[in-house]
Amino acid sequence: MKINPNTKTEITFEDFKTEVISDYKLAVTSRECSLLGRREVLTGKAKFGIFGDGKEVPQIAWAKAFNNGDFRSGYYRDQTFMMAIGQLTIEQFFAGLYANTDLKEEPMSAGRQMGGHFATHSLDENGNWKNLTEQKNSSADISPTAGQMPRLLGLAQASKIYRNVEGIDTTNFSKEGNEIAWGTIGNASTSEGLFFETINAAGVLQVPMVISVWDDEYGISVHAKHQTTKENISEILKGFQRDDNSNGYEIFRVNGWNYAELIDTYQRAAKVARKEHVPVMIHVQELTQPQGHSTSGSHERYKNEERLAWEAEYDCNAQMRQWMIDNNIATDEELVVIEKDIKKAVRDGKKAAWSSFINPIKEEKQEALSLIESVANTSANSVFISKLKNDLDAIDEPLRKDILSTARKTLRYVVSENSNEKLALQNWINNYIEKIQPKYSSHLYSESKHKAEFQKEILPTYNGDTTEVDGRVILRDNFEAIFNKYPEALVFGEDAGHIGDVNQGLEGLQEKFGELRVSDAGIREATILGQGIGMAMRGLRPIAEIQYLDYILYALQIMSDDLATVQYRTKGRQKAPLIVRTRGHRLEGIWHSGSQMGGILNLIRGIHVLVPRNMTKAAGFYNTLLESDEPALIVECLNGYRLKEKMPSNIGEFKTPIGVVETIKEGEDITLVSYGSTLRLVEQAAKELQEVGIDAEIIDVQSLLPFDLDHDIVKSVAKTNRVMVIDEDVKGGASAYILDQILNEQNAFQYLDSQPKTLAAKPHRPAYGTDGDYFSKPSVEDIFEAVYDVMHEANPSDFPKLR
Ligand SMILES: Cc1ncc(C[n+]2csc(CCOP(=O)(O)OP(=O)(O)O)c2C)c(N)n1
Ligand SMILES: [Mg+2]
Repeated sequence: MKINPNTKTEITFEDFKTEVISDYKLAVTSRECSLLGRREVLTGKAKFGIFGDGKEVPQIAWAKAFNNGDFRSGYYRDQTFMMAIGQLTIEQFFAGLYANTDLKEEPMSAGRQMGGHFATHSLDENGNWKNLTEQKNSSADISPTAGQMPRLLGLAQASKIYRNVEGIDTTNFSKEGNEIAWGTIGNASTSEGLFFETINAAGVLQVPMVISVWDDEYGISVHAKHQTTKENISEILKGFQRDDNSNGYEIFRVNGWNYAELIDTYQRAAKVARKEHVPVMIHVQELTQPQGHSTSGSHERYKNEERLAWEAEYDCNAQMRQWMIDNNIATDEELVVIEKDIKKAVRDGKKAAWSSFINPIKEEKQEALSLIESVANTSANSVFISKLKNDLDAIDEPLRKDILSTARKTLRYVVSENSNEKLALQNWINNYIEKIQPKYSSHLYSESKHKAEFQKEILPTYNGDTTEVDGRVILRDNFEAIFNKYPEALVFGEDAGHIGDVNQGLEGLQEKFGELRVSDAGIREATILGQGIGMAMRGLRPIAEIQYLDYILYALQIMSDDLATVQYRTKGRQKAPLIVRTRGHRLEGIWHSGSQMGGILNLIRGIHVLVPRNMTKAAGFYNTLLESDEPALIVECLNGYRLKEKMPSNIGEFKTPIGVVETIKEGEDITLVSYGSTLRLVEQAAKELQEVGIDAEIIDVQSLLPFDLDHDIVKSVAKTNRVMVIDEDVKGGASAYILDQILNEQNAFQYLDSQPKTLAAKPHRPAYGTDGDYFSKPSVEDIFEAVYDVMHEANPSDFPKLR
């Protein structure tokens, strides 16, 4: 049904009127939610509020062009849109504001994200795909401004892949690639590099992406004159406009208070993107913020009276209302009645949401109170405990923190008493924590049966032929097997296509599998990552290649903020099982020998971090991950592509398990723990140590996240009673992480006869050249001497001081 009041349409005026009134009702409902939402924060019921007021009407127009199968990647202003596509009710809006942890009440994130961060469910409760073509989809929002852009590119690119690559089972994901990925971004956030990077990439890739810029002239208090050249984003992006001679964008400009024009614009935009796979930008101007940016402050501080008066007049809801009256769609009196009814509906919805948030907690409070009271009745410290109890009792609308902290403090007063009442309280606290903690902590990793940890090891097999090949050949042949086995798998990155990557691990594969599946990408690491996230969210199995580990910093923000949190922030209702392929560790100089593993490990909890020591191990990790539903980073050894390895006969089949260490040399005197390129040096040092009578055991960690799930390292330490962790990150980086795991998680302290040690690189960057490397990163001599020193300290007579 086309709705355009300015042209002849097939619908009657009555139909048209009904639809407009229903749209207006939605705009008012959304506005009332914003107004009441702010009050809930100011009265202390909710912590923070950021709302979609002033952006209602364009979102209603957008929703009319949004089809089943389409995806949204937007930001915190889009509540009206979510309501318009039937994915957000009044109750759910307030459940989000209160941080209700029940996914049924708060389907966006089960209270993990602040309100205004929207999502739909792509997965059922078991982690299986739903049919995304039969529902309207929103990828889960994140707070960093413009962070929604890289993912948007991938969501759009998926349609292109589904339309053009044969052999993929598209049932759950696409109908001939007709789905649009719709983005939204605030005007000020277009200042971010991620915005420009995405805009350029989508123009190059020609994908069905429609990006709306909600332009209210401000980014919190900062005016457009500080944000955007010429204060106008569509003006400066004019060069992207396609013409007869070249590809590019369709760019539209429309005022955000003009209901009729908005509807027309969104219909036109959808047509171009859906049919032609041409990206579109819609610059929605003249929007307002009736309540200012968020509950953190008031806009009267930075908008002058003239601006505030203009905003009141051009408020999109007010303009739509006037337009309805002018066009005889409704009278003022009729609208007053509608508005009054909606006010009540929103108030009722809010009350219902509050009850379902607070009632379970009130019950928990009663449970705790009665147990605490029993303890008080039987304790010598009754007075103090009763005080705690009364304080909790006095809190009408308690938080779980109030309940648990009171219960835990109570225990301190009966620490040296014995009673059944105390035991009951202890049990209650333990059970309560066990029951409640997952509400805030679950789903950092997959909790489905496809979890990567469940993949069993399959060893490489070798037939009689023991010819050795360059490591990169094993990788290449394994990728070929992967692309044959999984039509939905694809790889892209800088130099990954035509030449088959800088180390030839993809040699010849573009010719075999085509430019869409084995592709070159521009130099734009963050959006390479985003392509992967978006495509993985739509059922494809992307492998995003970051050329060198050193350059992953460009993509790290998006890995950390977006990819690592997908399952967590949706409580397992979305996933992005993206494999990030890179190569790293020592080679040459400051920017080709990085091993910033500590930084990476700390920033991307939620993504597996795998550090195979050779290409057979690496290939096995790819095979494992493609059978799982989790994202991972695989760091191949930059200096390992030309080292010889035996060619397995079960290429594409063998699997390296994740979270499992491997003992690569047994020994009695000390356990040396390392990973990646450094292992070869450790092995050499161990040989030399053997010559002076020191028998070292060497363990390859292989998988930094997850780490040694079977706790095998501590078993080795129990035997050798000494441990050293060696890596080429800086001190305090990955080696500190590993030692923490061994000491605190695996409890190795009890077995140690010598001080546990780490040997890491110097704190400065690795200098260029062989000597630069020698004086920057642990060398064979460094390792030898560090181990020797430990043995000298333990037994100076057998191992006299070396230097
Ligand atoms: C990377 C990042 N920097 C800063 C912020 C804090 N912040 C939140 S919203 C905002 C302003 C955004 O303005 P705009 O994009 O115009 O959107 P609007 O709120 O006006 O709709 C800022 C600076 C953030 N969330 N992320
Ligand atoms: Mg703005």
